[in-house]
Amino acid sequence: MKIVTLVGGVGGAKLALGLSRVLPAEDLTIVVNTGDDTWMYGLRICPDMDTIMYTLAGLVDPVNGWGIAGDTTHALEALRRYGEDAWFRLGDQDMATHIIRTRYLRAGRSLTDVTALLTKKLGIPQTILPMTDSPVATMVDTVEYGEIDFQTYFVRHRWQPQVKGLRLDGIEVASVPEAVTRALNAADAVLIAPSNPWLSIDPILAVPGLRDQLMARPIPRVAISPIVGGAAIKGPAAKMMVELGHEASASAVFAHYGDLLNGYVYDVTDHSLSLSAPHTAQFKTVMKTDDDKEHLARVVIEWIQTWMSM
Ligand code: FO1
Repeated sequence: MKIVTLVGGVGGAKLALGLSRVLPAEDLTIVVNTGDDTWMYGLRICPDMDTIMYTLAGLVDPVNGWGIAGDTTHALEALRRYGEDAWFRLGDQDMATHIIRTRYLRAGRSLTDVTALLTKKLGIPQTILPMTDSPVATMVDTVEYGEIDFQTYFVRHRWQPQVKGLRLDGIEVASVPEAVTRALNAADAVLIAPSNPWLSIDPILAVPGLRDQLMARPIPRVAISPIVGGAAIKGPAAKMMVELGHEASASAVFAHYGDLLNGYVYDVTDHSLSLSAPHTAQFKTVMKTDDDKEHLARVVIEWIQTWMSM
């Protein structure tokens, strides 16, 4: 069964790892949010892309969920010696990824091409694609600092500012990469990872044309809730939902995706919900171990296969 999964940061990487253990590599395409992408120290950083790549390559730092395990920060310390306010923590090995990416992008290659090159060199057999090849930046409108870019909100201010709104800079001129269109046309199902719906998934859905392409064929379109028991598994999702005027709950996430979904998965520990989706299921969605990730991927795929064969 060919699956396209839409993912953001750490939650997306966990599901992607589970799916990679359950599906043949050629059946898995991972479409990644690039709204978090930024320039730091002259380098192009694609944090969600790198989190997915490092996770699938077995390199990821298991404690943070991003960056490379055991990486050092000597280059960062040297930058500080030159007076740089180096608040964004780039590891020495991680920096190699950004150097190569920046060099190829500057030479005119697309992010899709550069990502293919990096994944190949890292020995990742699955297909990882950016949501778009042109720069899109998630801008966060905050009570305390006005509008700031995503990494300033998330890392520098540790997602503590109160969020008033979100804007995707550059989205109007973004387009869906051909490779994403091809993957969606071949997909048997689309799976939205338990990533932050507002920060990680909305930028993907906002790429002009992408939502229409998702809706064009009658295939399962399933989201997994990142909210369990009214709290986010990781990061600012629940806090932000409340700040944006929503209830922090699995049903509010479902309502947010609206008619995009025909299937919805939420955690087994949540109260059972009566939702308008034709297909809903409750599974253990909290993925602490690699076995948890594989288990969730397996049960979701088996469940989708059951209703596809009905
Ligand atoms: N997250 C942090 O909390 N602090 C950091 O200094 C930081 C650096 C960083 C460098 C490279 C990278 O790929 C990711 C990094 N992240 C860091 C994570 C990143 O900000 C977030 O995981 C995502 O953007 C949210 O999905």
